[in-house]
This record gives sequence, C-alpha cells and structure tokens, in this order.
Amino acid sequence: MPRLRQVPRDSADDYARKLYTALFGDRDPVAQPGTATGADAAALATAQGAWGAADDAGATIFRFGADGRFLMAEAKPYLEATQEQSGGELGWFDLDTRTGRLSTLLELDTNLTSGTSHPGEGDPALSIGDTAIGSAGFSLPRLRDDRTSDPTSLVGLWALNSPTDLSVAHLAFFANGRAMFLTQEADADCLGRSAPGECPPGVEYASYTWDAATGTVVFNLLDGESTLSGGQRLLHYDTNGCGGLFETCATAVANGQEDRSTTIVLTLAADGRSATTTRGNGTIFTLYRVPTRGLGAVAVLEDTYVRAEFPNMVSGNDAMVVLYRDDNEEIIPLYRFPVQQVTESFTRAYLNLALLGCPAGRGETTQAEVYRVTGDWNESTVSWTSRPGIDFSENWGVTRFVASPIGSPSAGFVKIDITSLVRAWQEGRFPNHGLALDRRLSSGPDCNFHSAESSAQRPFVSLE
Ligand SMILES: [Ca+2]
Ligand SMILES: [Ca+2]
Ligand SMILES: [Ca+2]
Repeated sequence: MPRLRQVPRDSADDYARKLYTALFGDRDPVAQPGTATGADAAALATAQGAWGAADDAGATIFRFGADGRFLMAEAKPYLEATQEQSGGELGWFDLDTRTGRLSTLLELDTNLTSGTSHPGEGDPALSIGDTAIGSAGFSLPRLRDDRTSDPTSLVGLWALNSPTDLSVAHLAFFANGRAMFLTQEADADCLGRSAPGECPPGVEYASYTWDAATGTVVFNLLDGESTLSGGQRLLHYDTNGCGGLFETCATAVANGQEDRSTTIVLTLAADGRSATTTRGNGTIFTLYRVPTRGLGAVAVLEDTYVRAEFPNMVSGNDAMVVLYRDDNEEIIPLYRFPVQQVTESFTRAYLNLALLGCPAGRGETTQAEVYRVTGDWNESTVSWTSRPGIDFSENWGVTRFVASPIGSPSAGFVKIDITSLVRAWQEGRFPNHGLALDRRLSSGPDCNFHSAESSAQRPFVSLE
C-alpha cells in the first residue's frame, strides 16, 4: 500500500502551492488542518463519535471519524412528494462554523433527497456542540454515555468487522427497542439466486428483543409499504431488498421465502466493546462498538515482517504478519500507527492484533514484547537486510497469550498496553517510526497475525 506524506506549504511545489491557496487561503493545511472556513477542524474533532435518536416510526444516526469522514443513516416512511426514503450517506463532511452551513462530498447516497445531499437556501444553521448536533429544526444527542452506560447493554452503534472503517455495515440499537441496520455495499448475489440489483445498499428498521443470558437477539421488521408508479412495491423499512437482516426482494417473495424476522446469537466481550456472532456456515462476524465520543481507535498505517533466514524478502503485501524467534531464526513484525492524529484525551492505549493462529501451537502460553523502531522504513521495500534500527534495551509492553493452532475458534485478539510509548510519541520524545514485536524474553511457536491487507480484523490501536 503506498503511503502519502503530508507536504507542508514550505516544501510544496508551485502547483501544489497554488492549490493550497485556492483551497486554504494563506494557511498551511499541514500545520493547521481543516478547509478554508478555519475553525471547522475543532468542530469536526468534537463531532467524532456516534450520534442518534429513535422513535417508533423512525431513527437517525451520524458517525464522524477523523478529518470529517462521516456516515449517516435514517429510517423513515417513504415520502413520495419530497422523494425521501430510508437509507444512508457516506462521505466527507465540512461545516462553516461562522455561518452554520454544511457541505458534504458523498460517495454513497441511498436516502434520495433526505440527509445532507440536498441543502437548501433557507436551511437553518447547523451547530456541533459537545452534547448535541442540531439546528432550529432538530437536535441529535450522542448515542449513549460510554462512561456511565452498562457495558452489557446493546444500546449504541456497532460496526461490522472493523472498528475504524466507516464504509462497512453498521447496526444501531436504541433504548426504545428499535434497531437499524445499514448496508453500504451492493451484494451481487446475496440470496444465491436473486436477480441483479435485488440487494442494493440500504437501511432496515426493526423492533428487537435481547436476552442477555443467552445472547439471543430477535429482530422483527416494521410494516409499511407503498406502490410506486411503475407498480413496484417499496418497503418503507427495508431498502436493501434481500441484503441485510431481512430478505424482502421480489425473488424471495416469488419463491415464498420472504423473511421479515431474524434471530442471531450475539456474544458480548466482557468489556462491552465488541461482540461476535456466528453464521450457519461457521463464519464468525465481529461487531465493534463505535465509541460515542472521539475516535476510539487508530487504524494501522502499514505493517510487515522481516525474516533473517530470507534477508531480502519483502512481505509488506502479505495478508498476515509473522512473529518468531529461536537460536537459528528470527522473524520480526513491524507496525506503524498514525497516533499523532489523536487529539482527545485517553487513559490507556492498546495495540490490538488479531491472532490467525500459531502453526505448531499446542495451546501453550507464549508472549510478545513491544520495542521501539528508531529509523524510517516502508512496507513496500523493507527486508531483513534493510530493516530499520530497533531499540531492544527497553520494552514498552508485554503480553502473554495462548498459542492457539491455526483455525482454532479460541484465537482472538492479542491486546498489549502501549500507553507509555504512545505518550512518548505524542510528547515528541521520539519520532514515531512505529513499533516492532519480538520475543526475546521467552520462547514459543511461530504465530501469525492478520495484517493491514487482511480482509477483516486488521491491526488497530484502541484508546480508552
Ligand atoms: Ca441523500
Ligand atoms: Ca433486507
Ligand atoms: Ca502490510
């Protein structure tokens, strides 16, 4: 994966400088991020997290990530006169805090004129506050209070298979017994035999019950439909057809397989920050609770591993990263996380690595230690021969974990407290060239972790 460096105005070429002036005025966007409206970066930092509200007939959620990345989704009856329907938007958000005017750049828009896509001249000014975003027309609170909310409650926003990617499917549970499921990708063949276009991106709105003792969640789709002028049926509360939790597309109806009720078993992690559910074919899905406030997680920028036995091998594009050490062989993982972008306060920072498994693992306990990388590197070129310096005189975190065999269902996340290293980088005590894993204080089998190139469960740093 190529990495783009931010170029300050002083180092930019003439063309880039002209662009900077057109977009940002006199300001250097590297030193002072945000667009021409200046104060917006602070508003967008405040916005980070999850917002939402629901009533019996509808719901709205917003999620803001870093630098104005956002999604919104809403459930509502179809309004033919104004062309609004249940659906979502995904893209980039900016707010001129002087005028309260918002502007968005959308890569996905499934709610027609609803949402942020059709701002009007007379729209009331929008403001982003610490406890609500809103205008004269509406006010949307933060979805829940993570500090006081019960970790065993489902209420909140959850993202499927990635804590940091806003483009994945999302599931919101509300305190009033309603739930909203958002899909943001068309599924070409979601039913196995559906016609093209029967599983578009869209939103579902349902009632739910949750049995905390067994983990059983029962979803029931809300009723409501219209017949469009072309004769097609439009379900108000399922706009992704046979995608999502409910199969309501024409093929399913024709085959007598329409499905308006779904039951899943959701196993909540002890800290309430993630949950897993297993599909019939054995696939495990992980849901990550989106922090109500702040980013909550920083995705890996690049990762690789370097191997003494194959000193010129470059592994930056592998879907996994390998850790190993004995008398004859050493394999060192390297990771880089852009933790400088974190502006909110945090108490602890944890490195989270999903264990793929340990090929020769027999369930013994092993460990990984974190060391500081002292020189620059690039995953697309670095090998054992060209590896950066690593300071092995001090480890910044150690964790013990079970060396589960490959494919073992018990292989989970290996979580290492790296708070002091993240603080050292943020305070400028060391340049952030990333971190290395090693196992110098113990022995154990070689263990494989999902990498940034893995289809799911990529490495991330979580903030608590
Ligand atoms: Ca829209
Ligand atoms: Ca559906
Ligand atoms: Ca990589």
